[in-house]
Amino acid sequence: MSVQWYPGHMNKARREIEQVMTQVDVVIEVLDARIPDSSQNPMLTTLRAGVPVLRLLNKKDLADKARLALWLEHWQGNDTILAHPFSTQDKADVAKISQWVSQLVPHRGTAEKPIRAMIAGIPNVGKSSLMNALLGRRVAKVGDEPAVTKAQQKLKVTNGFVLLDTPGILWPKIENPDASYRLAVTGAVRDTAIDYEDVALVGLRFFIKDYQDALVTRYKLKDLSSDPFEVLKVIGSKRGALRAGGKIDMHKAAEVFLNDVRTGAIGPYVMETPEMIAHEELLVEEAKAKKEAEKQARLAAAVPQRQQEKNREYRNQQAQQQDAKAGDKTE
Ligand SMILES: Nc1nc2c(ncn2[C@@H]2O[C@H](COP(=O)(O)OP(=O)(O)OP(=O)(O)O)[C@@H](O)[C@H]2O)c(=O)[nH]1
Ligand SMILES: [Mg+2]
Repeated sequence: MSVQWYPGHMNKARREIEQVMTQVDVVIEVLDARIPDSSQNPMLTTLRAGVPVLRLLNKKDLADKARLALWLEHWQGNDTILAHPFSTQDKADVAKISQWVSQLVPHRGTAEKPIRAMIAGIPNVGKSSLMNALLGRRVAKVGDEPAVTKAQQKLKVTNGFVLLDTPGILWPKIENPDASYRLAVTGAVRDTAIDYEDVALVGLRFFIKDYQDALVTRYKLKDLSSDPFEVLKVIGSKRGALRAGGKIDMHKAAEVFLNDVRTGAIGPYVMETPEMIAHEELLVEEAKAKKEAEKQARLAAAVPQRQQEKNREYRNQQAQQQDAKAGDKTE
């Protein structure tokens, strides 16, 4: 993927957030409700240290409520985390934020000592939309505009609640290859180097496994193949994604499908459960351990080889010296 967490970016974001963290009482972490884990950045957990966090599972209008409930349950019992399904488009949700932050920071909330909050999250999760909704006016551009860090100012939401004017932009973690595909499927990270068709096939594999009904209904399928490639072909043919000669244009078919998935036309879904993430994390750890073991084995194998070469060189030198001596004697 082209979504790279270059050390330069990482250090800059880390420094910025570290600095800001000393001035805030609460972090409002905006997540994409369809990928509650992959839309997080673990660095935030480290940087916020004990600062409480309000996790907004945004775009709840696109998400499967039953699966969201699994995540709420999963995070329950942690004093510094409060999570709620959320939509920046739902006025009742927006109105509840000051109450939620007060719950996390009960010792502040007066005009003299307002609750100071920072919005943070990965690109395209709805940080700007949230800021505008909270302030009731347009202070941030919605869309895919790059982050511009200006001098930090505070914006008043209510008398006891202020917001830093620039959200903290984080990148998703890309250690787990499955997670990067899910980020691409949902459109949380749009600029990807992954092939469009590949992303669609990963998305289809997931819907075939977990949300067959959504596929059958959306594309009026008579029966559902278990092969994502076959399903993509059917979608292409049904939606007129054809090339000259009547051949199916798979790229166009992928666009049709991914557009339906990203806009929610396919119906509500959540791509991750806590159980599934725990399993994937285990696999990532195993893969890392295997790589490390292979590296060590290569090193171990390389040392005797180098030693053997040295020994050979030494023997040659010795032989040459003896030859030279023998030559001296015969003369
Ligand atoms: N369906 C749905 N879409 C939303 C919601 N909130 C925001 N969006 C859309 O998500 C997209 C990204 O929103 P932004 O507010 O620009 O996201 P951002 O986090 O500021 O993005 P960057 O500035 O790129 O980091 C826009 O198309 C919004 O209209 C929501 O609750 N539901
Ligand atoms: Mg923004």
